[in-house]
Amino acid sequence: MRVALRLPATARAGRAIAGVLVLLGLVAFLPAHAARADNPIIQTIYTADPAPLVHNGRVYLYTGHDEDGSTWFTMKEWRVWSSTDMVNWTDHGSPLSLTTFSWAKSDAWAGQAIRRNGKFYWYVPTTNRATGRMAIGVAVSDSPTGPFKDALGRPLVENGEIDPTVFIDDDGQAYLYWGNPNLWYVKLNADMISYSGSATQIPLTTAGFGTRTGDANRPTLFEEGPWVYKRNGLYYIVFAAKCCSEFIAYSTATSPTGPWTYRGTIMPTQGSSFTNHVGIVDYQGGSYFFYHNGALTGGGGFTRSVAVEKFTYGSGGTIPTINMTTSGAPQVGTLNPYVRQEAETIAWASGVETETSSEGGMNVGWIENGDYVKVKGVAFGAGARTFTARVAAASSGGRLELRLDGVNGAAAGTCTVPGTGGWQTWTTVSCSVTGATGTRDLYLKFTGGSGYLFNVDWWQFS
Ligand code: FUB
Repeated sequence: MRVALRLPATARAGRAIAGVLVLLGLVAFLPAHAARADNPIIQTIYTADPAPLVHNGRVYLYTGHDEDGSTWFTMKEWRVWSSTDMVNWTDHGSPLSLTTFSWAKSDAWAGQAIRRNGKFYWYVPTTNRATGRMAIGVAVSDSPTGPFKDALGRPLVENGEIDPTVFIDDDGQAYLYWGNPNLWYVKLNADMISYSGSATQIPLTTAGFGTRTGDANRPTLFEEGPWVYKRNGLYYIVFAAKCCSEFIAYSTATSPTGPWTYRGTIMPTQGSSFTNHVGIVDYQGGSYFFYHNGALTGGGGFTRSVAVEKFTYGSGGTIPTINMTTSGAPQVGTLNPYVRQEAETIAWASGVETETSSEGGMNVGWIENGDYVKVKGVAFGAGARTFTARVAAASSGGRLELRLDGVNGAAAGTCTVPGTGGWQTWTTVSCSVTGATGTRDLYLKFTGGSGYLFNVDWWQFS
């Protein structure tokens, strides 16, 4: 994992800068390539403000992106990831950024996407250039992975407050909630890009949102980042509580507009980030709690990373205490190596980054000697014989080693990657495989000379 030294994703010139940093001795920040657990779930960039969405058997995860070395919430784009197993996450890049909204100036902060009318609506807070205030925009796409376009060409709502969460009740009425320092909602129309009535303030009572001490202006625990949903007839607002550092707490109600009853802490203050931000979904019979922390190398309050834990509701719908772990959620099922897998489907990455591939989707790049990608729970069954990968190299290439159960685990094969004349000049390489049987963790270990070696777009066993 090279997060602390990451370079502009598309700037090949950055490779030269990296060389300078190495000469300056900053490689001391690089972590050892030790085997480890897989939480936080994204390691190629810093991510924040998770918002999961289950659609067609996949979990889509919408996040923000903390810029490297940030000393503020310096965020220019939103990102999308997806998984079918909660541990191997596919990078779908950035289908929504500040530039999508002609009226946005800065601050690509915490949003949420939802599906309706066969489309995907992504509500995000950002600063309105014209007013200098935080406003909430809505972007729309035909696909959960975008591209998204500004649905209105102007903010949907604007009152200087942030962190929209969206929810559609069983009767079809949709609600948008948001706020910091207050808590608001509007009733969205069925088109999801307009609303009826005006923004309504939810009373922040201590009975509803707990008691904060030491801040006369904010008597309740509600700080920001509401996440609203309904389960078994009970409405939940889960939120970032108190500042700073924040913890995650929740309130429930029997109606989407309250009155709310404070139910207590879910995730105590933990994890090297003074903010936290929650998103909750049910998937394949389990319940999952997404949050962020500062656990990666170089991580902190402005360089955060999204993580996930599995949990079980208590009787009456209570949410248990959930602690941050480095193991994360257990894998749901296994990964099939006999169909094409994107190289950017990753359980844990060390040293690499991703970028847009000329052949569609993303590819893994910025690969140096010793870097690796771990893919968890790969179901080889009786055994694989051949490995094939789509690769490109503007340099002289390198070797793509297949290791099992550890980055220095049993060697199952090695493909030689030749120079192809360009970082997006793709060719297909194959090599024979031995010993890849059963269900194993697969490590794609990249070796070769100095500098950047090659890129990988996809791989498949046969
Ligand atoms: O990521 C920027 C802001 O930090 C979010 O909008 C808040 O919820 C907090 O996580």
